[in-house]
Amino acid sequence: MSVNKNIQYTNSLDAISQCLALGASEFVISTGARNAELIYSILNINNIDYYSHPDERSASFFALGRALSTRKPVVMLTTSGTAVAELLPACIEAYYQSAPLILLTADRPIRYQNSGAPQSINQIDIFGQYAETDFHKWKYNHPLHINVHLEEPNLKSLNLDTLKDSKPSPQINDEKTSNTKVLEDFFDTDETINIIVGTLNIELRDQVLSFIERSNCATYAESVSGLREKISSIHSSEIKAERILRIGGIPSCRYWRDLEDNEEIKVLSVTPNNLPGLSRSSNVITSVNWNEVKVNKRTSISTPSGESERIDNLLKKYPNSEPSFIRKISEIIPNNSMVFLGNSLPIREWQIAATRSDKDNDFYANRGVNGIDGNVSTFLGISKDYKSSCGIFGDLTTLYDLNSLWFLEQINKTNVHIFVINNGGGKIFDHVQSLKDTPEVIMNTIKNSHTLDFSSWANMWKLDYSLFHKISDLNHLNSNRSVIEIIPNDNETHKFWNEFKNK
Ligand SMILES: Cc1ncc(C[n+]2csc(CCOP(=O)(O)OP(=O)(O)O)c2C)c(N)n1
Repeated sequence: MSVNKNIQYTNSLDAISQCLALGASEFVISTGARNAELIYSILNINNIDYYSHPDERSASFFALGRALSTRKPVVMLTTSGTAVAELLPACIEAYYQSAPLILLTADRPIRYQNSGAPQSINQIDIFGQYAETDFHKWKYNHPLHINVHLEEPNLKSLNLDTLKDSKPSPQINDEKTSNTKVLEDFFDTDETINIIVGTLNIELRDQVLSFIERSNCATYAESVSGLREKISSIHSSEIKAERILRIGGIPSCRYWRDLEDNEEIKVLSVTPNNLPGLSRSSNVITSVNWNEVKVNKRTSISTPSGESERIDNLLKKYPNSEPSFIRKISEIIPNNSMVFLGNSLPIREWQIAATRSDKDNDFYANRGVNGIDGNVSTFLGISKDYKSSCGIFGDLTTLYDLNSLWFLEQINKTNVHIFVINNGGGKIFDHVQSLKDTPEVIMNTIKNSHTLDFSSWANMWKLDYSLFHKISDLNHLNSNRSVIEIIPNDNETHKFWNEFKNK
């Protein structure tokens, strides 16, 4: 591994100044001795916010949440050794979500490289392709790694006079290439075009909405796009076109996966991470000036298939099934809330079952790589900016991130509600066609089937706790922070899905 590949910092103050110069005004800190100078420096700066958490994995997902919400650089600081390695999952998620996360890692002095001395793993370029290591080249659309080689901490030697009143610089180097013409050419055809919208930056939502309306194309808007409730989104089973324009993150729907083999359908993706999301040939561009793009209004030929009514009937028929609970949750969530949809079933169930009334909610999810790690932490990071926040998580996803609630006091918000859909394990695997005839004992292992509940978890963090088995008992949310555990009726859920899939 080449030592020269990273820009080598050997001074705490220089590294922090660099973060400020890049526009960072928020720091998430996981502590150790090696990074004590960096911590001391950060805590002495007047114009920034900081948070701390002993677990680097949770902390880095929280930092990701802050970066997703603010779209500004957020610094995640760690000490040396395995602490650095804990950042990899959030770094990868940030990479695929194009989030400006700065990973600031304290390291032992450079002479320790490859020596095997205590707490001196090789941190240089440890995040590989997932993080830029040269800040000159950084475009704010993926993580940046700044590794600082430090001698033993010497807090008294630090002269903080200049740093104290430093202000984060406005974001620089934010150049974007717009490929509006490519999109206009894609629309210059008589072929039918449908639009699929995946995870969408909130700042783009209105522009994309106006573009969709101008184009008059039948559009499938995923729950995480924030547009599902704003347009009359078609269902995934109704997508039918010779060309697909994909906007935003990778769609979760089966249709997208099947496009892999339907090579005759032309696909153009507009997505900030510049990744096509298909292995077969298709085109991808990073950005478009949505307000300027000129397309002729198309004659929409989509005819409603009655899918919404069919779903409504199933929800009525199986009122205590998991999708019915999701419908109810979507109805009782206050308007203008932030809604975080955890992986995996909550996101799919929201798509199918949530109310279609527009409540002006903002939606987030970790759909970069669909991990079940760090979801609650990311949710809490985003919650800081909202009056009301509701996260909906599977039980394993929640178990993965139990110590995330450490952040609750630091974000200082009351209206934070955590719904845990406890179906006793990874029920998503019941939906995997290729596992269909797997013996129950093996399925139980794959699903991590369990009988745990979350009351003690809520108690540990002094949160209100309520448990619901019946939809009729779930009627409103109070304003306290709470854990709301839902145990859906397994039998009804099973029947719902059977009938939903067998039209
Ligand atoms: C970090 C990580 N490990 C493993 C997986 C594979 N995986 C996908 S979904 C899932 C189970 C999720 O269970 P739960 O949170 O209870 O949600 P549900 O299945 O009910 O949607 C697992 C293990 C993953 N996505 N991410």
